[in-house]
This record gives sequence, structure tokens and C-alpha cells, in this order.
Amino acid sequence: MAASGIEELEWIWMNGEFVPWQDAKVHVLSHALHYGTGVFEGIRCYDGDQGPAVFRHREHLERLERSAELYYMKIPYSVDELAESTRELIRRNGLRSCYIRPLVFRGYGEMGLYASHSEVDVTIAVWPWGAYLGEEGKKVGIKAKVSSWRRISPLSLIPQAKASGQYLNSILAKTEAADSGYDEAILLDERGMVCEGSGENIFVVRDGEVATPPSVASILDGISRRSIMKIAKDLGYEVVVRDIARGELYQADEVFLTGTAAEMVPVRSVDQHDLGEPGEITRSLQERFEDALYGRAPEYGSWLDPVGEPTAPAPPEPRPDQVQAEEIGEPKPRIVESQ
Ligand code: PPE
Repeated sequence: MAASGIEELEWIWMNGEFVPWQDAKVHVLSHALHYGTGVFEGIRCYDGDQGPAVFRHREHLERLERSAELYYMKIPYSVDELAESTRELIRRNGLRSCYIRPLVFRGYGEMGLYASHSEVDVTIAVWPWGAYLGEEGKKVGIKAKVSSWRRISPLSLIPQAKASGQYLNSILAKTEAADSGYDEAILLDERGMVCEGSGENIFVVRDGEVATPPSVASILDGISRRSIMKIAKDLGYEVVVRDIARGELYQADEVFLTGTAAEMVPVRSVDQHDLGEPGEITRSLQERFEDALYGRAPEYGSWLDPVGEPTAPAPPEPRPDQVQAEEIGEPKPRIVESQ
């Protein structure tokens, strides 16, 4: 069986240099590979009305810095340096829109748990992510399952950090949901309150109130979540940050998820409870959010960081037979069979 691989682009940014895609490698004794000692971001660049622009670039990179700090890593580059490197990487790879994955991790040189002085590696990869992926879910809504796995507890880890090792929790929940025929998992926190999806924040709408769980419910403080809250307030909706009980999911007028990869996705059922077609509030927020992402809403113009025109030709499109079926909400690169 041919192994499947990721379609190559030209460049990956690695520790201050633009490295050919194939050469962006690490040693098997890299600390993060053994202990999960990495932090990362998921960011997106949109080819909008004012040209290619990164959505809330600074906020994402500041969260990366905070995540690193929470796990005792100091990033040897400033936010400005990382932002400029990312813009340059997008231009050099010939892209106008893409997913952006910065990763900060303990590299090669020291093993054992107390490796506070070992080197911190920083990489940034970008890859195209066709808008058609998960487009169906964005339109008609997805089927969600309340996970049997609880979200990582603040008693053991730091839910506010976007840390590599912590994603084992998301992987357990996502795999359980997918293997049971659902599109996404909804995790409860250690108290049994609604927390979030495996890679998205959650909103519940009832009687016009737009509610989302608070930080104490162990959520990742999502940047899409904050953007949707702002947009919802601007549209005149009542936005409330409060604990949400599991039963409220089943009785909601509308439920939706938000995340960089997933963007804004309506939930059409939770467990065996049908919530119906995506509702009016979900639709209006989705439309406004898209306007913001694509530079069509001047009031949110400051959320966009212009990248400039590509300095290299666009990468070739994969042949249709090379594209694997895509699951809803997953930020996967285009998958091709290796030759
Ligand atoms: N919660 C979790 C656990 C999470 O991973 C994400 C982002 C969010 C909430 C939403 O955060 P924000 O993107 O700032 O609105 N998940 C990233 C990685 C997902 C993945 O499967 O990989 C993402 O959406 O890029």
C-alpha cells in the first residue's frame, strides 16, 4: 500500500531560515516527540477584497507566546519577527490563501523531564486549504456527540495553553465521535459543564440569548470565539458568557462551533437530539464573520494583516483523484499518494 503524504510546497520557515520543504526535519530524540513539549497556533490567510491578509495575526502570535511561557519556553523571536516571516513565507510559496501552523517545541539535545535549558525550536508551515473542504458542514450543519472523554482538567494541565501534548485529549474525543458516525465531539469539563469541541469553541442560542462557556470551563480562549462575540454584540444580540449544562445543548434553538480551521459551523444535532436546519442567528453571524474574514466589513478591517502579492508562481492544483475525502472541520493539507 502506498503511503500517503502531504503535497509539497517550496518553503518552510525553521529557526530563522527559509528551508526547502523536504529539509524541514527533526531528530528522533527531539524532546517534544517524546513528551509533547510543544505549543502551536492555527491561523488563516484569506484572499479577500484587499488582497491576501492574515486574520488576527498578532492575537494568534501573542497567544503562541503565552502558551510557550506557560510551559516554560521562551520564543527567541518577537511577534513582529514571526509575523513578518509568516507573510514572507506565504509570498514565497506563491499562496494567496492558506492555513498557517507555527510550532514552538523543545528540540534535540536533552532528554528527561526537566529540560528547561534545552533549545527551543520554532517552525512555521503554510499550506493551501481549499474552501470546499468542510463546505457542506458549514452549509447544512454537522452531527455532534457529547464525548465520553472529559476536557483536560486545570488540576492537571493548562487548558488555556495551546500545547501539543494536550491534543491527545482532543484526539481521543474526535476519534470516538468519528468512529461512532458523528462529525465532531463536544467535551464537557471536569465538572460536567459544556466546554468545547475537539478543536472549536461552542455557542448555544436559546430565546435570542447567545451563550458561550467561560474560561473557568477549561476552554481554549478562541480568537474566532472572541470575534464572533464582538460581531454578535455589534449586531445587537445578547451575548452571555456563562456555564452551560449538557441538557441545554439538547434544547437549544441553535448551536454552532467556532475555530480557525472550522470557521463557523452550525450543529444540526447533538447525540440523538435533532436541532433542525441552521437557525437565523447562526446564519447572520456566519455571514458577517465571512465579511470580516474577506475584508468586506470595514469596521473589522483592523483584524486583517495584509500579506502582499505572491513573489513565486502558485503551486499546482492537485489532480481530483489525488484529493482524499475530507472530514468536516479538519485543517488537513491536501493529501496525495506518494509516487
Ligand atoms: N478549542 C480548541 C481545543 C482548539 O484547538 C481551537 C483551535 C479552538 C478552541 C478555537 O480557537 P481559535 O482558532 O483561536 O478560534 N483549533 C486549531 C487546531 C485544530 C486542529 O484540528 O488542528 C485551529 O482551528 O486551527
